[in-house]
Amino acid sequence: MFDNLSDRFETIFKRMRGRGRMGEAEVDEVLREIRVALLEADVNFKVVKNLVARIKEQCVGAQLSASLSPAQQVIKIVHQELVNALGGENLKITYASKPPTVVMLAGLQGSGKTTACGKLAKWFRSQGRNPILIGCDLQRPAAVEQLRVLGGQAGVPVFSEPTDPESVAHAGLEEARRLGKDVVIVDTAGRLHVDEELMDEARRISAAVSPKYTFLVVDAMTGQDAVNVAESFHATLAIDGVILSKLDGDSRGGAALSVKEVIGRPIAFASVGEKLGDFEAFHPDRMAGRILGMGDVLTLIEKAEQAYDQDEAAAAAEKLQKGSFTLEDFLEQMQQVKKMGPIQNLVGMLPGIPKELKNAEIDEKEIGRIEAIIRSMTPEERREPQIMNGSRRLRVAQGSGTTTNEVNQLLKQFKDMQKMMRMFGKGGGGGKGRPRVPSFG
Ligand SMILES: Nc1nc2c(ncn2[C@@H]2O[C@H](COP(=O)(O)OP(=O)(O)OP(=O)(O)O)[C@@H](O)[C@H]2O)c(=O)[nH]1
Ligand SMILES: [Mg+2]
Repeated sequence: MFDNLSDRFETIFKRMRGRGRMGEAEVDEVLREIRVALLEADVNFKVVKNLVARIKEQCVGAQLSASLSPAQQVIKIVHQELVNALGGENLKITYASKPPTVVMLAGLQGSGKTTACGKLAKWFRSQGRNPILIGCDLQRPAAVEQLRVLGGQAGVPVFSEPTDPESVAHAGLEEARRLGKDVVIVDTAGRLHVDEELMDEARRISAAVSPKYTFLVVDAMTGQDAVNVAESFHATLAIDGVILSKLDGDSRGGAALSVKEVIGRPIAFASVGEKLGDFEAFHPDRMAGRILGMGDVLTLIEKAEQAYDQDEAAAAAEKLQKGSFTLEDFLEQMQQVKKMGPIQNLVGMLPGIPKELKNAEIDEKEIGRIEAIIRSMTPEERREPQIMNGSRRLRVAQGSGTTTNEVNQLLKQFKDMQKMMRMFGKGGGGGKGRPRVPSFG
């Protein structure tokens, strides 16, 4: 999902960063590239037009902040506009003051409604609610059975009966009240195309249950079409939000970026797999970050600008690449990083850092110990750690209040890191892989 778009943005931004100052012509060129990238990602052309116009407006009106380079400034604006296009704030579910809170799902055939019903049931349970599922899809013989299976997995009762959708809706609501359920999730039938009969059925079910939330389930793989579908449903049902399904698929992502813009309703949830747990509240800012392929890199840029000496950073990066990075430089870097705040927060913001590492506890005390060890070494030892023989190691351990074991460990890790960095240096960048932060465990 969004892989191509991310790659495109990465290329655009990389080129932009190499340029330094940007005049209007440069900004225009970047905007043109962004426009093409979005169109190729199957984002609706009207949406692209508006989005690019807003980005341009912002770029022109932007007060260049001293702490960010022009390139970073543009990235920041693109990011903010993507967030807006994806819905701005995320939708917060509130509950009816007089329960039950009714949620109805609609959408084309195969868009993922029934699956989303099961996922929603599980999600509401995780929120401490007590839902019931109502199967109003009487079109497909197996539909109710499918819902029952999902309900079973989510540990939620399922109500349906072989009458007609409207009666099931009425009776289901009764049943919910009788059982004291506080959330009712209504599954409806889909068709291959929007047609009057489908809309009429959905309208009647809606009238029967008066949903607090009507969610349109949109298959993220459908691209442009999703926009027309969303428009028709919205005209009939007054959609409150969208559940984007199959985000785990290999789609270009245009639907996600278009649908909010067209119907003016946010994406509420994202479905990212076939299992019940593959479901999450949708966060426009995180998604925009993912599209731009940069984790929470904007916050990082800002933090870094505040604390980090750019020239020093560039010099260190070059040394890393050349493999001439010494323990002295290492100490220097650690000082810089420490200025930026808790290490854990920073690691979490870096793009391309493996999840395991993000969740790993990074012990600030450990960092202190490493610092003490390096400080106890002579400048010569810091530059050429290979001269660290047994007696030197013992001296450093004693001087830093650590053990020779800890000294050995640090030296070994540093050696490994240098080796790895040299490898990256030879690889000549360009690849997706980024140097990993060495672990100090
Ligand atoms: N990979 C993936 N598959 C999904 C996702 N959501 C649904 N599916 C699959 O898509 C297919 C259709 O899902 P359903 O939930 O039956 O769709 P529906 O809208 O209820 O379909 P109808 O009732 O026939 O209109 C099923 O095979 C699901 O397992 C998702 O987020 N990711
Ligand atoms: Mg279904």
